[in-house]
Amino acid sequence: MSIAENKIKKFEHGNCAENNVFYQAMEEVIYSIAPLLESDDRYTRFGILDRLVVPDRIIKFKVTWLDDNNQIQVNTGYRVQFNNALGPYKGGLRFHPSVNEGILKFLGFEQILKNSLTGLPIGGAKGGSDFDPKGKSDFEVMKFCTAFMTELHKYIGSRIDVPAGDIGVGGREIGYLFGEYKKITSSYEGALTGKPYFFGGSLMRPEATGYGVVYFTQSMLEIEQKEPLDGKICTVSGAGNVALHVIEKLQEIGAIVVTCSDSHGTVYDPRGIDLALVKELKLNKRVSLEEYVQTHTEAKYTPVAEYPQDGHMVWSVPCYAAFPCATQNELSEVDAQSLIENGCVSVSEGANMPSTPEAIALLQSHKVCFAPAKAANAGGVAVSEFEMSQNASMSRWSYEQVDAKLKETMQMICKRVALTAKDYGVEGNYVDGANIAGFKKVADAMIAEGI
Ligand code: NDP
Ligand code: 2IT
Repeated sequence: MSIAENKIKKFEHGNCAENNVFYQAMEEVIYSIAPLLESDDRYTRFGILDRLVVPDRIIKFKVTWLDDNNQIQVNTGYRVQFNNALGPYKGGLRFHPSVNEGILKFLGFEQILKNSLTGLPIGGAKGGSDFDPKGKSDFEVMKFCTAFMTELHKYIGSRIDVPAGDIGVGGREIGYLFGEYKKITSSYEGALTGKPYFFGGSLMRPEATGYGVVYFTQSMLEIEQKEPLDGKICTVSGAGNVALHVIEKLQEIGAIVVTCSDSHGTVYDPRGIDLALVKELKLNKRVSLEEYVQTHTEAKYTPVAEYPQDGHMVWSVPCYAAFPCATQNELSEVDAQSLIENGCVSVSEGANMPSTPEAIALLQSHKVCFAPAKAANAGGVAVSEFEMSQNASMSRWSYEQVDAKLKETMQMICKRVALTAKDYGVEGNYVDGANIAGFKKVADAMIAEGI
């Protein structure tokens, strides 16, 4: 039995359903790094893998808050501090009813390698709560955030652990969390990123993840000698922070984006998505995308109940490039098959782990360029680190400065991933390239820092 198979067998012992996504993320990494483990026995001698797959600590706490009817509500809060070999723990907070320890472990584990790929001094973490911001008033969101921070503040700090946004956590939530952190600690410091610009946020942090995904894809298509995105039909899933900014950048460079989606359904607009309307519906009115077709009668709205069996409506639409930007495991083997049949050339993951392992295998076997999340969506956390730098030096960078650094970072990651894949005999496999390059840097730091 190979080292990789041995490890997978060992770690799966005691697996439970909640951990399925964590094991999915871990197995992919272990298979990818097998050649590294076989070629350099230091990683086994220093027990790196055994140490890397266990978080340094998982903080779990009760969050009690009062809703607008003065009823007491109770949620669970978490922070998974996974690994700080390369820098302070860093990663987003997710507020969504589905949040549990397994989901946060998968996200935290991915974050270690993603942050390593940026080349910046940041470790990996993730946190959040099963709180659902949907349908809550601003006051309720504020009261929840305040209660959440009452506990979380004990474990974070600008040199300790720096949370940011993720699903359900944007500028509004980060603002309330930061306000409470500052009040409790009396310290005005960059203990959170993704802050609104006028009190310490970085220009372009809201755009960074989505723009970064497009920059990465442009680089990948160039390396793989495929045609660029301008004038091409693209499909995007999601209608949140990442999706909206992927659409924005794609439209800016002349691509035609014909889909977006939310948790209720998919919009297909053959004339191109009206981004201003989607922003109005999702960011200002915070309503379902169903309203899109009220003003755009040429567009089609398909509710989730009418999606293809085992598939997603977005991926049945013919496209040159696909961008899954909503959530984990939203692109299945069935979806991969229809993308291939429709001539799709590239798939870039804006969301974290949106493609199932079967979908990835199928896409790669048909030579579809595949950009994995931990490389393609690293622009968000990279600009978070730029925000940490600006806060630490009490300085402000211009929009152009941040954009140029973001672009440079995404191009650097893409080249490094492609080169690593080539060096390890898997040219064109960006999944293996990203896992090996991300792992190696963290592992080398862990060896150098001792146990
Ligand atoms: P948002 O909360 O802004 O948006 C999430 C979007 O995805 C919404 O359109 C939402 O629909 C949809 N969605 C969420 N859950 C589901 C689900 N279970 N089924 C179908 N649709 C769903 O989150 P982000 O855009 O920030 O995050 C999207 C993805 O990108 C996540 O995987 C996140 O981890 C990842 N990511 C985010 C980064 C960031 O900087 N924000 C950085 C890197 C990765 P609805 O409006 O109906 O809820
Ligand atoms: O998945 C991610 O990279 C994020 N949610 C952003 C993390 C961050 O610290 O900016």
